[in-house]
This record gives sequence, C-alpha cells and structure tokens, in this order.
Amino acid sequence: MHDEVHSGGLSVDVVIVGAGFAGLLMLHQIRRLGLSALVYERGSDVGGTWFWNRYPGARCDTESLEYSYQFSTELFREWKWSERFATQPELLSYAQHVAQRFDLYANIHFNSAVKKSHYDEKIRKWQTTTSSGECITSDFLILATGCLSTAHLPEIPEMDRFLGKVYHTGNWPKEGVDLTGQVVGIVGTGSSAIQVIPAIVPQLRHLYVFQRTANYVVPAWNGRIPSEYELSVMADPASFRRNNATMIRAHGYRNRGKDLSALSVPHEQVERDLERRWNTGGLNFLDGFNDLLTSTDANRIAAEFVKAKIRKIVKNPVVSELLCPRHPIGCKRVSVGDGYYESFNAENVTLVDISQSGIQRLGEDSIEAGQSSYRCDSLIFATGFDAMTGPILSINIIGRNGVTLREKWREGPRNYLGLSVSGFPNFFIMTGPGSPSVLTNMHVSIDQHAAWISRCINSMKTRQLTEIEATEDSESRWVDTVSQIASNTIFPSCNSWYLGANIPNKPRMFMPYIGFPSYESKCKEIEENNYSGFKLV
Ligand code: N01
Repeated sequence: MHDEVHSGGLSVDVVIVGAGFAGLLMLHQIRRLGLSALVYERGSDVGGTWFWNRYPGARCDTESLEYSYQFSTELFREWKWSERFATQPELLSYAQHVAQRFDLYANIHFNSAVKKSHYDEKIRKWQTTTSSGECITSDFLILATGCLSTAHLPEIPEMDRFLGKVYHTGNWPKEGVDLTGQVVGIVGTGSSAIQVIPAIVPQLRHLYVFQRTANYVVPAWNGRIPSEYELSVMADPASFRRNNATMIRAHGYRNRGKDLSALSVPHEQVERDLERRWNTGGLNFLDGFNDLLTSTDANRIAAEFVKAKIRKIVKNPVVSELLCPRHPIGCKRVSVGDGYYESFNAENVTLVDISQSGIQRLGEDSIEAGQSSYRCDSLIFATGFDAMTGPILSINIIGRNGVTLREKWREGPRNYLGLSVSGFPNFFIMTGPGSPSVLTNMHVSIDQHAAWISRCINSMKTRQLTEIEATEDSESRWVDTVSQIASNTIFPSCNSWYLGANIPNKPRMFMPYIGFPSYESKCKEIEENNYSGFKLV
C-alpha cells in the first residue's frame, strides 16, 4: 500500500497520529478512498483513552448504544453491549474488534510516538519522525490524538520523597494494581475520581479523599440495557443516530427537553423534571429546559436540586456541606456515576478539604495538607489532563516559514472549524479545540470529522489540487464565533479544563464549540461552497 522512498523512509498519502476511536475510523475512511495511510500510536494497542484509563471503575458516561461507531450498521447490530454504560475493558475490546473486523492493524505502527512533523513547502509534503526512528513522507497529516490523553500530574513540593507507589488515573498500569488492605490517598474529585472511589473503598483499610473543588455528580443507574429498547434501536439504527445528532451534545434524544425557559414555568415543574432525570440517570440531567446552562438563575435551581440530594445521601452534615459545590452546575463537566456520595458514609473514608491549603508537600509516607499529615501507602492522582491542546502540542508541528504550531497557539488555539490551521497546509485535527468535541458524544463528532476530512481529501485528489489550508481571515472569524457562543453561557464562569484553567500558565480560552447541529450544518455549507474560507491550490 505504501512506497519506500530513497531516504529509507516511507511515503504514503496520509499519516494519522493516534489509534483511538478517531484514528481507527480515519484510517478506514482513507483506505476506502483507495489511498495509502499509516497510523502511528504511542501505546502498544488500539483504544486511545480506553487503552490508558484502566483505573478501577473506569467506564464511559455516554450510553453504550450511543457511544458506538456510527458508520457501519452491520457493526452496530453485531456488537452486543453488556451494560447501559460500558466498562473500560469492554470499550477496549470493542476498539480491538473494530480494528480486526476492518483489517486495520496492518497499517498501524505501535509503540511509536510522533515527535515531529514538518511541512516541506518545496515538495508540498509532510515529513514526520517518530520515537522509534521512523521517517515518513505524506501529502496529508491528520491528528487523531484525543482530547484527554496528556495526563496532568501537578507539581507538589517534595514529590520525590514519597516512598510508596504513585499512580495517575490517566496512565494506570496495564497489569493492574492490588490496593487491598492499604491506606490510600486520592487527589482530585473529577469524573475519574468519582469512579475510582466507590470501586476501591471496599478493599481499602482507609481512603483519604483530597478535595480542592467539590463536584456535581449525577447518578448513572447503570445496569443491563432493556431488551425492548435495544430491539427498537436495532430496528432502525439510522434514525436513532440521526435523532441523536440533532441534540446539542449529539446524544440523549430519548430525553429531549422542552424549548422552554426553566424560569417561565412553576418551580415545581422544573423540580419534577429534574427528579425524573435524576431517576433516569446519565448526562442528560441538564437537558430539560433551554436555559439551565445560559441563565444563572435557572442554573441555580438545578444546582440546589443536586445539593439537596447530596445532603440527603451523605449522613455527616459537615461532610455533606463540604461536598456541595459552590460553582454553577455544568460549567465544569458534570460527572456521572453510582455510589460516589454514598462512599462518604463508609467508616474507612475521610474527606480532606484542601480548598484553602492545597497540598503542601509529600513526606516519605504521607501527604501534608493544612495543619495535618495523612499517612498513606499509595497515592492516586486523579488530577486530569492538559486537555485538548496538550496532545496536539506535545508534537513539534512545523508549518510554513518554519513557524511552529506551539508559537502560533501561544495565546490559545486558533483554527477554522477546529479542523484546519492557517499556515499549516494539508493538516487536519480531529475533534480538537474549535469543534464540538468534548461537549458531545465523541463517536458522533469523530464520525462527522472522519467523513468530512475524507471527502475533502478525495475532492482534492480527484481535482488534482495539492494544498488546502484555512485563510487567516476565516480562522480569526471562527475563533471569535466560538468564544462569542461560549460567552452567552455559564461555561466561562469557573476554572474548568474547557478553559485550560487546570494547567499552570496555559492561556485561558474556552476551547470547544458549543452545539453539534449548528456546527455540522456549518461544515456542510462550507463544503458545498467549494470549501469557502479555505485557500485551495
Ligand atoms: O480530571 P478533572 P478527570 N491539587 O480535570 C483536582 C473525562 N472523563 O480525569 O477542580 C489538588 O475533571 C481538580 O480540582 P479543581 C471527562 O470529560 C470521562 O477526573 O481543579 N487537586 C479536580 O477535582 C472529564 O471531565 C469519564 O480544583 C487538584 C481533579 O483533580 C475529563 O475526562 C471518566 C490539583 C481533576 O478533575 C477529566 O476528568 C473520566 C492539585 N494540584 C474522565 N490539580 C467518563 O466517561 C487538579 N486537582 C465517565
């Protein structure tokens, strides 16, 4: 499929970075065009997020039937999910199954991290080098590096002094970890922590949970998928998928809310809807009304509803107050999981409030915070990721005139549609900043990007064009559009990773585009207008 070139390197039409769900589909689409492609993956197998995040309790918080590949009805019908919210091992098996079923392994190089990609303007090709010493020349470079794949370990004084084991949820050891009978400290209370905590508490001697910011957690009520529901979905997968794509976050159409302000109806009606959604479980908790994420008054109703639930679940009133968040609900990602708040009723769990003190230092066998020292055998950092831009900028990407992407994005990511960067021809980013990405069901966003990019490449090849690249003007207008949409919501109002606020010195900018349906139609319109806003050569 690919040619050897004189330098001893390889030459292909397309280099794809990453063999997670996005990279696998992109490879499949490029091969369907009859073009050659190679995928470079730093891990030893496919799966991306689900390859690395093997921590106890890890599972997806988008429903399995929705968090499935969209491109093949046969695949959709033949794969049987065992639970409403799939576990990490099942998601990893699914990725492996897809790679085998579509014969993708042959074109993936594992244990091979892309270090540098340089656009050679003379020959109009990308030159890519990897950690395993490979050099590849390609017409196109596509990043499918994921949004939450650069784990963030905070800098804590005297980190190296700790003699026990230190784990990060985003890099969990493949061979597993036995924590039985240990005293463990966990730092962080985001989506990863709220899954780990209930999963490990029963086996521990003691767990200290170090909380800097309390988090809103809504139940999953996980269980088997009701067979009549599954049958109805399987009867017409196309309309199931289409209906989900009409939702702002590209999933949850079964729980579609009303196009109605929560402030325009009696309070009891809002409470009833929240109660019904709480009892249904899942990420559609805030979908009942159209202003829960745009009006602080409407948002407060939902926030207070969850706080009342926390106060009811957690028996110790001091602990339950500490667990009640102070920021608007949804401006940091709402977490979904079962048994998190209940864990704080267990005798072997202590919540440590570090909102004022932070963690001061590590000792040989302890964490020191506030005026106290907490003895621990092992530590788990559930401290998140350098989200969205981290994985992209970990590669030295060099565009026209030797300008690096890192320089270009010094003040935050700039691109057009999230897909293309001016000064970086024939370069596409899948589900990155500037696209709906992390605010959506990733499979829908991946599908839309893979289809759009492959049609674009096909069109270029058929028309014998050699370069496509966003213009600076369309890029500037797009950056303004993304931030304008966000400014009409409560999203920018707290220190979330959506804004880069979790990483010291990272430029603050709301990165994802809000609203899958309007994004999808914009991309379609641009394509139909012969890629308006792009420069084609
Ligand atoms: O990371 P996070 P995550 N000292 O950034 C705390 C997806 N995901 O891995 O809020 C003390 O959300 C930090 O505190 P604060 C999902 O999109 C999905 O949990 O910054 N604490 C916070 O509590 C999710 O949003 C699934 O004050 C520190 C925590 O660490 C995203 O991944 C499962 C600290 C980090 O929370 C990231 O989730 C898991 C410090 N120095 C993840 N630094 C599902 O599909 C950070 N913290 C279910």
